[in-house]
Amino acid sequence: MITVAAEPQPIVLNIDRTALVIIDMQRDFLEPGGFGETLGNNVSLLKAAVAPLKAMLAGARDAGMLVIHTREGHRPDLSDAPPAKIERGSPSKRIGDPGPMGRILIRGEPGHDIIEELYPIDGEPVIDKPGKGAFYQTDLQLMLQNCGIENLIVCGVTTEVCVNTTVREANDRGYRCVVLSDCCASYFPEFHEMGLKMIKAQGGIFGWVTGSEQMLAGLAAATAPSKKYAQGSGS
Ligand code: C5J
Repeated sequence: MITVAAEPQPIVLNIDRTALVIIDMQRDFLEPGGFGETLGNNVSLLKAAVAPLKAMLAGARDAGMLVIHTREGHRPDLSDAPPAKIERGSPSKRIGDPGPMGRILIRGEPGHDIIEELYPIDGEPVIDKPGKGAFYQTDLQLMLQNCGIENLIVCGVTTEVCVNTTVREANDRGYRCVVLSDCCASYFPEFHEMGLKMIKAQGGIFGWVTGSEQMLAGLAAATAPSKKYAQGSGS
């Protein structure tokens, strides 16, 4: 059990029942020429989350925590992409169109893949999702149930879209969600701020918000050798 400083109040987590869920840290959202940029966004704004998330990922792996990655995207034949999603707005390129990183937001294309800094290692599940929420039309809930997970540490992009949607879905399914503010980012800094406020408002209506440093401090306390052992009592 660890106690982590968070808003609106500290949270106690059983780390054996906690998973780190990393939402959509894909080239299509973070790099020029992908889905994010075709919608007119400044993709460099998402970079802020990469270094803190890299540290959090290392901490979760060290603690033996289940790590799950998600990717938003569609089948090459677009059969799982609602026309209403493809048609929306006036992007420079639509989902499925060819771009510098392959077809936009299509599974198997270079742009759909996770950025190198946060690449999954063997044994870390990757959930391919057609929507914004990670529970919608995926086997995420089944996986969490089978692993005995009750708490989710949620990170990724973007704060107000896929992170918020996933947290709301998870909250309704009974999971305690802790969102790491510095491990999330948005193309709109004000949406990032408000997205986090919406989660922790009203006594934590959707969950808790904290930073990676607080979470890593909690994990370090749980995995540190006991005082007796550390002092080398020899017994
Ligand atoms: C968006 C996401 N913003 N991963 N997707 O379309 O937040």
